[in-house]
Amino acid sequence: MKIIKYPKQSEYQALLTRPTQDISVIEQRVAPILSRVKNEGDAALRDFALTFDKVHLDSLAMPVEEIEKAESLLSEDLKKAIHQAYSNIYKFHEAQKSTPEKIETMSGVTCWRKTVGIEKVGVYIPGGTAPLFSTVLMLGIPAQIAACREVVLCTPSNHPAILYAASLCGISKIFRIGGAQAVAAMAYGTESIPKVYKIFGPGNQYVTAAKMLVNKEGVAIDMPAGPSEVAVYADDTANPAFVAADLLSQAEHGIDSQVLLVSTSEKIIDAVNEELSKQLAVLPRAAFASQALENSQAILVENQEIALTLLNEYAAEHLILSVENAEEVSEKIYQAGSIFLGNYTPESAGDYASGTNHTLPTNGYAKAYSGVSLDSFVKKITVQHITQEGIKNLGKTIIEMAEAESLDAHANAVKIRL
Ligand code: HSO
Ligand code: ZN
Repeated sequence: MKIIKYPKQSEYQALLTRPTQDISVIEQRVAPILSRVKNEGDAALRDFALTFDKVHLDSLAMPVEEIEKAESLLSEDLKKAIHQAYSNIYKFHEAQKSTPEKIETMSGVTCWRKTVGIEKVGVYIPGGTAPLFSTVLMLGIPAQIAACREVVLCTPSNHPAILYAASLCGISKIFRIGGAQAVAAMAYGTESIPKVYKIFGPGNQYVTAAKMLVNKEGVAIDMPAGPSEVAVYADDTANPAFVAADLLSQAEHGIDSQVLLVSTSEKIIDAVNEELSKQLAVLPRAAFASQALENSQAILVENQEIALTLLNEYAAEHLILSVENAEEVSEKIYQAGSIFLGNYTPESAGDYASGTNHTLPTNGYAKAYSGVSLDSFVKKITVQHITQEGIKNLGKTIIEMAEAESLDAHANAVKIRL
């Protein structure tokens, strides 16, 4: 990892800038895929499966036998782990349910919000080098708690853990299609694939571009996803081996993963760098991780105030605070997707099983977006009820305002009732 020592304030911006991704070229390639799926439906999906994935699909639905035998293909230990993760994620997300409170804003005027699950949602799980069954749990569980009526899962993978996790979350509509065409199928609907109102899930640049494009056409998406990131803030109390392991856990996702180390201690930075080489040497995905590390940096700063300024400006997807009084320090963080406190809270815990969601804002989106939660799967509809006495109390205010806006029909809707 490159080490930057005591940067000047004028250099912060450049230091923290993520590599820009020009997705316009990718959008141009994705757009015709979307329109073919829109116009030709299943036939286009079969054609793309043959061209891109080299598979011949008779039925686009995942065969029932495949789903049923998934459980028998998993070890007892993995099933136990999946159940533990399921239970923790369920608990944390169920606690996010809010009880609607009726508020009487003035006598006879009552307002409240009712929460309704989004009726139809789609989940995309990529194929690729890692079978992300943890993401099935992260998206399937809140959908289940929100009682979304229809949950569609598209994945080019038939990994048994993906199918098993889907079954646990009550997802039965699974289709073995991938890429931009899967996003298009869920956005427009085809003969086999139901159209949904909101699409969730990670994917490569083509999938992301497809999500952004269908979003412009009115289909909601979880968030614009970029390469994953972790920032670690470490002081002298940090354990360099732990810090290196955390940086690598994120770096192994892909060559474009971003990792950042900020520290007030040169000793720690050097020790972390040494640990990185040691641990990297034995990692099966070293090729990904080492390239990600090449684009990453360690920043040595004078004091905590500067460290926090940098970290808030960076707005990392994941922020690990390996520092003394981590919880107190976390109160000064106002821009991050998810925060991990102390030496014994690895990012992997949140990625898999502690209970929080791992679908988080990347690329600085944490400045304005939250990660996925139960809220992402529900809508809140406002409801109001005004009694005859209530309209007498409120009427004058409405009439006054409506007339001042020159909207007499609005005023009349009240006057006629008084
Ligand atoms: N760290 C990823 C999520 C994940 N990690 C899934 C392992 N499996 C999100 O940034
Ligand atoms: Zn991860």
